[in-house]
Amino acid sequence: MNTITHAKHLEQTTELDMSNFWMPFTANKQFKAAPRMFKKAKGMYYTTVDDRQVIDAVAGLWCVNAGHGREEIVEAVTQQMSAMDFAPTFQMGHPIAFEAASRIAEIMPAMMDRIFFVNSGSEAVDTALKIALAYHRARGEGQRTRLIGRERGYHGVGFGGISVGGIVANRKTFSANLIPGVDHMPATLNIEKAAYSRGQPAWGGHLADELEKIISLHDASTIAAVIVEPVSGSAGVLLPPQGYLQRLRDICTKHGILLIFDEVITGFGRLGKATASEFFGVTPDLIAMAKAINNAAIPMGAVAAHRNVHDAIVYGGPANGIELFHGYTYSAHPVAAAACIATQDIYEREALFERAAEMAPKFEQAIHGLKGEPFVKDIRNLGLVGGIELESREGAPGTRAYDAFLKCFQNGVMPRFTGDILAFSPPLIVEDSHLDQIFESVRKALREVE
Ligand code: PXG
Ligand code: PLP
Repeated sequence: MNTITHAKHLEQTTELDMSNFWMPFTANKQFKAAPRMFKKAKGMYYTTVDDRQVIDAVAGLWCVNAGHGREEIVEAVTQQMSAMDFAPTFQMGHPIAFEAASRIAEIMPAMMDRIFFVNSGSEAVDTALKIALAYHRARGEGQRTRLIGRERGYHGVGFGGISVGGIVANRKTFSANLIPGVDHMPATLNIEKAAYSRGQPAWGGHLADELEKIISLHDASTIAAVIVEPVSGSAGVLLPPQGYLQRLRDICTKHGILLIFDEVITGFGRLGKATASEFFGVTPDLIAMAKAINNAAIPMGAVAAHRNVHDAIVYGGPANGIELFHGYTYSAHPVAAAACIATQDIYEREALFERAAEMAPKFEQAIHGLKGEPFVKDIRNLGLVGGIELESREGAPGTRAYDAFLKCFQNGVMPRFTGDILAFSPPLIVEDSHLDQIFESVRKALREVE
């Protein structure tokens, strides 16, 4: 048994058994030997079990966009829990589910207002891929089955998501069982050509033409959908070069292929608009979202479908039968829906997306201020998301960023790290003084790392 004593840290228990919780995406043995534990969160800060304040530089896990501990959400959730804890949405309904869908629809791009609820980003991705296949089949093009993703893409951990995704560590163990008929476009990051670009890199728009090559290899008539993150977060903040997304859109339109934007990270204000689609002025056919939809209070995600996609499936389906054989027990869970509505109220009332846009230049200034610090080899940013890429240690990739992450945590700031990249995506309520605190702590950490 792996136990750890926290006599003075934990209120109710003196000994915590850490052996049972198999932690996700965590170095379990390393973590349990030296745990980092939070017990409270408010606004921009977490409190550790030993009563230290740690500033949240990554909105939890890119999801707490309105900041922690919002009373309005607590109240909405509590009330809904007492009024009706659960009700099914398979052949039954509850008004709050429809209201939540309308609130999301309001801020989606025009015509992308048909909302399918799920419980996570991984489920949103699987759902979007399945809707794309169902769309072609409903239109008599059931032979369109191929899916195209991108190297370094992250689309969650379902079999669909890892198949179209391009993160090797997430795929290799499962490689023989990935879904068939998937190709990948190249990633858009090229540090030689575009290091320290502020905002969208000028270099790389032509990479979208790789899609044409894949299409001509297979013939467009076999391809169902292309899925990309408009800005990828997990792989280490990779930005779309200028013109790139519009070119993907044009190529997809030309060939009758659906374009899916995975906006699990970019949704709900991260770039200063409700969606990356709105920010870039490029409208896909399906949007997958999750994080920040209800400020991460209760698990929830969604897919927004263009009316044409929805109508082809729903009106192309049987008059009185189920049109899409898909859904989750907790789709539009009433408590998650209540949190969603309360969260959208906060975003609107506090104009948090506009606020993110306003803070973005300050964030850019602050993060690029770390150029020249030890081991820094690239810094990139857009909206309120940024990455600092470090030189890797020879033969030990990822260890330097891990050490930097630990130093940051000791210095009172929590970023995210992936490979040798430190990633930042603070809650949209972030203020100038928070930015100073975050990046000065990171500067100090980088100077301490070897
Ligand atoms: N798509 C994208 C673009 C994501 O960023 C998912 C899908 C999957 O969402 P769920 O809710 O199933 O986790 C994500 C999630 C990291 C990190 O290390 C990023 C995510 C999740 C966990 C860690 O930055 N993104
Ligand atoms: N496994 C079993 C045995 C089930 O009965 C169900 C749902 O009824 C599921 C998995 C799927 O669960 P969920 O709807 O929460 O995704």
